[in-house]
Amino acid sequence: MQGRVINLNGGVYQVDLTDGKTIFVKARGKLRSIKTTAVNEKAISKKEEIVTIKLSPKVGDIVLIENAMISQILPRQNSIIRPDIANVDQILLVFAAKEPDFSFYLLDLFIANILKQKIKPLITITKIDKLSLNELNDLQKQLKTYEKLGYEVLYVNSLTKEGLDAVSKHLASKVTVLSGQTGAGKSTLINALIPGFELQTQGISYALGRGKHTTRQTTLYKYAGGYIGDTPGFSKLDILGIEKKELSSLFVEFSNYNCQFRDCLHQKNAKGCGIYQAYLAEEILPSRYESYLKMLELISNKEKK
Ligand SMILES: Nc1nc2c(ncn2[C@@H]2O[C@H](COP(=O)(O)OP(=O)(O)O)[C@@H](O)[C@H]2O)c(=O)[nH]1
Ligand SMILES: [Mg+2]
Ligand SMILES: [Zn+2]
Repeated sequence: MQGRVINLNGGVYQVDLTDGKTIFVKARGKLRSIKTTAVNEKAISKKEEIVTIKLSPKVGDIVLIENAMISQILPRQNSIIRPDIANVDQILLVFAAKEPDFSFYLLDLFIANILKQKIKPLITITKIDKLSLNELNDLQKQLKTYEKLGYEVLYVNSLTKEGLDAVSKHLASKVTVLSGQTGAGKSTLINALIPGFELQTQGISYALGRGKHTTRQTTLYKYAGGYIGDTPGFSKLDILGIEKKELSSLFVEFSNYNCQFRDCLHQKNAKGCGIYQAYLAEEILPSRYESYLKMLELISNKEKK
């Protein structure tokens, strides 16, 4: 039997079988070891190399079941760390138009973290009902830049389901995980997409006097021939293993400009730096360049620790 791990709780895996049933099982002690590229902690170089590791199943894994246990993990198409999940097709980045206030820096930070994991983000702006028409037009204009970079932007009001059809189309037959700040409207969006579904949202938990509710672990929910997962997302201090030198490669438009220096970090006043020049000429969106500098600083502060 074959299935997909959709949740993991204290060593017990919830697996959706191909025949439609859901079972709760443990994993066999001796799962196959595999060769993969990873940082070899034992080596002095601490470089990525081919190492043999013992795999344990994680959410998203396609697994084989024998004698009511997971006996094998099928090769992963990919595997991301935040959230810790395998075989992800896309990440739906959820940002509120307002409440919390829209932040271009956070958007850029989240996009870079997603690209670092080799996934392309799809952006959804929720709570469009909280903006006036003029404000919404302005935001849409500013986000045009992101569409030009190749990141599609969708606009929804989850309360009235306005704009939900477009989201739904993108999710069909895919494994999608939601990511975004707490309060952005991720759980509400899932509830709006799946009829009869009632994930706990912030409004409800406030009403119960329990304070802020955050989604602690990933669960995949069946949706339109694929799966959708609610996750806690990153925090504004997360910078998933991104090194200073590679940061500019995660700002895709920077590659359109030549910087003649090998070790340039493209900071302000760097003489002869094509990227800084492009910023001065406003060919690169100024807020993108500012985000880049802010992330460089964040990485520097992490390195000092
Ligand atoms: N007006 C409006 N409120 C929304 C919308 N989406 C979510 N909310 C509200 O925003 C709050 C946070 O939503 P929640 O789904 O819990 O956010 P999460 O932390 O990202 O899962 C709740 O009170 C929701 O009712 C929307 O499209 N419009
Ligand atoms: Mg939530
Ligand atoms: Zn440069």
